Amino acid sequence: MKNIANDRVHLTRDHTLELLNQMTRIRRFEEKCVELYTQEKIRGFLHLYIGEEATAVGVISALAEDEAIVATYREHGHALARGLPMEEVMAEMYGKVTGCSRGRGGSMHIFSARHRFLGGNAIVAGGLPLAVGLALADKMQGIERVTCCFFGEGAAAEGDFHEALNLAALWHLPVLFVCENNLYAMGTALSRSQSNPSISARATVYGIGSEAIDGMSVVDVEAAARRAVHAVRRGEGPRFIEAKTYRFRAHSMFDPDLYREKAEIEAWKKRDPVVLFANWAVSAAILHPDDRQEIEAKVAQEIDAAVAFAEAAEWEPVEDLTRDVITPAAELAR
Ligand SMILES: Cc1ncc(C[n+]2csc(CCOP(=O)(O)OP(=O)(O)O)c2C)c(N)n1
Repeated sequence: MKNIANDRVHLTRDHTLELLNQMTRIRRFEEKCVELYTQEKIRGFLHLYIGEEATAVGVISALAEDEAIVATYREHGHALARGLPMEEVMAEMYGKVTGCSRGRGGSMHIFSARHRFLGGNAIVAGGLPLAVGLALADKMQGIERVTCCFFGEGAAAEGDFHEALNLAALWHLPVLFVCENNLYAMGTALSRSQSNPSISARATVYGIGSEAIDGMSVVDVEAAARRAVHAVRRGEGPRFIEAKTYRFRAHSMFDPDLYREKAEIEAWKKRDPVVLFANWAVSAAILHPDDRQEIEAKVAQEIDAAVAFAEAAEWEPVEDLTRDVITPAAELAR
C-alpha cells in the first residue's frame, strides 16, 4: 500500500526497493522495446524515456491512485509507474486488441481510465489544458485531489502552456505541473531557442509556486513532489516543478541525433538515475548488492511474460475497424 500521507520522503528499505524496482522496470521495458522495434514487432513512433526515469517514478510515488495523470508521447514510464500492467502496455505497443487502448493508440497513446492514466498525448503542450479541465471538474464537484500533468520544456514555448498556467492560477485549481526539462525539443536546444532558459520562472510569473530540481535524483524528485502535492491538497492552488533531466537516446527512433555532442551525452550518462540511486542505496546500507540482482531477475521475468502476452494476443478483426469512428455520413444516417 502506497504511503501518500507524508509530505517528506521516508527511505525505508521497502520504499527504496520500490523506487529502484520501478526505475528498473521502465529502463528494461524500453530497452526491450528497442529490440522489438528493430524486429518490426513494434511500429510507428517510439520515443524513449531512458535517462529520465527518476522524474516519473519520484513524482508518481507522491500521488494517490485516484489522482489523474496526463502525460506526453514519451509516457511508457509514467504508465508503468502508475501501475498499468506491463502486459497491457506491451500489447498496446504491438497494436494488439488486449492493449490498454485496445491497440488503437500505440506507443504515444497509452491510456487507462481504470488507472486514471488519462493518456499520452502527441500534441506538444496538448496535455496541459486537459489537466486544467480535469482539475476544474474536480473542484466544481468538491472532489479534493490533485491532477498531475507531465510535459517537456518544449511545451513552454506553446500558447497552451501559458493559457493553462494562467487559468489554473486564476481559478486556484489543484494541478501539479511537472516540466521534464531534458534540454532538447527534438533537435532544438533550449539555450538556442529561449531568451530565458528557466522554465520554472515562467510559472512564477503566473503566481504559481515553483521549484527547479535535479531530475536525475529520484529522492530529490519525490521530495519536491511531496511538498508540492501537499500544498495543492491543502487548497493552495497549482504548483510547478521543473525537473532538470536528460534523455540518453535520440528524440525518437527516426532521429539520427546529430544536434548534440557525444561528450555531452556521455557526461550525463555518468549521472544515470538508476545507477546513482542503486549505488547510493547500497553504500548507505539500505540495500544489499544482491537486492539489485533480484530486482533485475524479477523484471526480466515480467518483461518475458509481457512479450508473450503481446505475441499471443489477437489483432482487431478487420470488420471492427470502423467501430468508434465517427464519419459525417454515419452521423447524418443516425
Ligand atoms: C503542437 C505541436 N508542434 C510540434 C510538434 C512536433 N514535435 C513533436 S515532439 C516535439 C518536441 C517536443 O519537445 P519537448 O516538449 O521538450 O519534449 P521531449 O520530446 O523533449 O520530451 C515537437 C516539436 C507536435 N507534436 N505538436
